[in-house]
Amino acid sequence: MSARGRIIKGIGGFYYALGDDGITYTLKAQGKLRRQHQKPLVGDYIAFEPGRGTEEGWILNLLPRKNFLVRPPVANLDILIITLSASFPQADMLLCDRLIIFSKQNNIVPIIVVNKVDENRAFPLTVNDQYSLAKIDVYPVSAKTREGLERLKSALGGKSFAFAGQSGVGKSSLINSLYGETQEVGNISEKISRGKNTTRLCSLIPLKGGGAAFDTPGFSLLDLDLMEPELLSAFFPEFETTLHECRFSPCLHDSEPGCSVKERLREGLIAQARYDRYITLLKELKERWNNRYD
Ligand SMILES: Nc1nc2c(ncn2[C@@H]2O[C@H](COP(=O)(O)OP(=O)(O)OP(=O)(O)O)[C@@H](O)[C@H]2O)c(=O)[nH]1
Ligand SMILES: [Mg+2]
Ligand SMILES: [Zn+2]
Repeated sequence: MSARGRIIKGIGGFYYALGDDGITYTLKAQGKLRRQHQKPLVGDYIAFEPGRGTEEGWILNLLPRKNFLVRPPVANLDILIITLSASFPQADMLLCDRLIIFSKQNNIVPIIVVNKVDENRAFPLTVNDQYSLAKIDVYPVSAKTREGLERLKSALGGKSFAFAGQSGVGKSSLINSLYGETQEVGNISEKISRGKNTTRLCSLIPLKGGGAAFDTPGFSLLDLDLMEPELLSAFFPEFETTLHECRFSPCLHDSEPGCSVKERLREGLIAQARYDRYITLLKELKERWNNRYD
């Protein structure tokens, strides 16, 4: 008889799934899945057959995915929490914009959390000024003093989410402050040592009320997918409304005359810092695009 569940961890060919009955099962992938090159991912919803007694059971099918990522290898992620620090380390805003683009490409909603506001109250206001026009929600919080955590928690209710951002911004501290002390989380991080390398695994932490936190490394080393440079502006929502009004089509909104994006910039409807980073990413893409056959 088949059951339904969600994969929360995978180690060495074994998968751990939380069944709809609340029980954790140890499973292996059926040969059929391997033959079809369907590799189960952490976050996959599955149909499975529980094992008898102490035997492991079998994953029969992967249910349709909303999305899946290759690096980190996870499926069905709703929200990416781009985490910045208001103090140290200094926020990498270009990484923030790369992560926003990556989210949008993968049908994930990006939100920005500015942590450590106990050490700097001005910075979240700057961030909000840059992103309110881009319609990206900004959450000023402190994992230390717990301020702002309730608002963030209610935005995450029932969703599957992951924290991304530089080392030291407070991702683990936030998971702990949000869910740790109330015993809503299990193991925050799993480490497996293989000789000199320490590999951190992806896992999914199921939360009360149906949501789940992905605990995964690997969101911070990010190159944009190669795309035609003229497609970049579609990932900057505050540019979009007037795109067709530029004199040239396509317009890269760089130094073309009669550019409506430059006009909106002058009118203060686009943040200068966001525009500057757009130009930085545009240059990078142009170079990679021109060298794409090398
Ligand atoms: N003042 C202050 N310090 C914080 C806050 N949140 C975290 N920290 C400190 O920042 C440091 C880094 O926090 P972590 O939670 O380990 O950061 P991380 O993002 O998980 O880092 P990696 O695991 O290396 O990617 C720790 O010393 C924390 O105590 C906060 O809200 N305020
Ligand atoms: Mg951490
Ligand atoms: Zn233009």
